[in-house]
Amino acid sequence: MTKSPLTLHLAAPRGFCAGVDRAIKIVEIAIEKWGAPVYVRHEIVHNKYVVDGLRAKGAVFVEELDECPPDRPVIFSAHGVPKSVPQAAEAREMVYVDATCPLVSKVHIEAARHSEAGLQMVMIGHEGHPETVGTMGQLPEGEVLLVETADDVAHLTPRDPDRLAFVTQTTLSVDDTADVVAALKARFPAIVGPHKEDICYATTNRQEAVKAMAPDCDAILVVGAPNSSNSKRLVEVGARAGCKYSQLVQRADDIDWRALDGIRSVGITAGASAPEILIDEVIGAFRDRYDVTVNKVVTAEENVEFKVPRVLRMPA
Ligand code: 2E6
Ligand code: F3S
Repeated sequence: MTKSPLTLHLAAPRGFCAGVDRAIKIVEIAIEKWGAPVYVRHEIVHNKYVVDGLRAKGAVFVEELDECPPDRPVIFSAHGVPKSVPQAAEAREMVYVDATCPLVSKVHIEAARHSEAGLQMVMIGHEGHPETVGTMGQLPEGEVLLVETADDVAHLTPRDPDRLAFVTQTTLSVDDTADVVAALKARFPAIVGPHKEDICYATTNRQEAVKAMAPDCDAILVVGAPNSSNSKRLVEVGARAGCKYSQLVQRADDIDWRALDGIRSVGITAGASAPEILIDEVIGAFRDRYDVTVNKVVTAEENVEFKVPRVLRMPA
């Protein structure tokens, strides 16, 4: 049977960012250094394939610190943790390594600095997401006001409307966040914040690439996990940029081939926590069914790298 022609637009940048790469290396090196098991608080990054692979090497994933024995090392996930978590690890005299992305740690420092200067913090983020929980947890409970949407801004009741600052989650929609920041500035003209927001380079670049390819795509597939904030935002960006079918898939098995019937072009990208092997698998599944022509849509070059913490760079 002859295969129908199909253009695959491959977004670049896509997939692993520097913070994810570093976090995975931290777990791998920790297992080499200390042997198995090494405990990891929360999925190191939001990807089942990555987590399963590390589990096979000797990582044990837990949600809370008190699920770890005190005599084994524990690693905190890339999303960051409330201040109470390292404090509890120290109180239990545990060996711990913080795999929080340096760009998330930067936001933690910003929040603490504004608060020390006497400003009340507003966090723009998704309620319950581990990064939001971690960033809000840099300050005492109840100190940080959370807003998720521009509409939430009207309901804020700050201590002093003239003494406010804001920080954001790193993986938000660039466009939605601009609206929330505009609403905050309109209601609280004195509010202090970063130049734009705290969305990281990787989130911004992946959203830009999807916007660039969306008008040429009958469908967009984002390789990523349902609990991955940055991946879900890529699906939304694809839909908003005009693509009628924008879907998240964890791997090739998730592709709904019937929904793709009759299409001539598909855009493929991946969230910052999705390994390239899963993208290759998806591309392979299309090659099995179609006569594929690949078109790379490159909107930025990335050369960011983060070193692992010093304790893992020292000989055992
Ligand atoms: C840490 C911070 C930001 O759900 P989210 O997009 O935050 O997380 P992952 O694990 O899907 O992506 C990487 C990451 C880690 N992003
Ligand atoms: Fe860090 Fe951004 Fe990746 S905050 S973990 S570089 S998505």
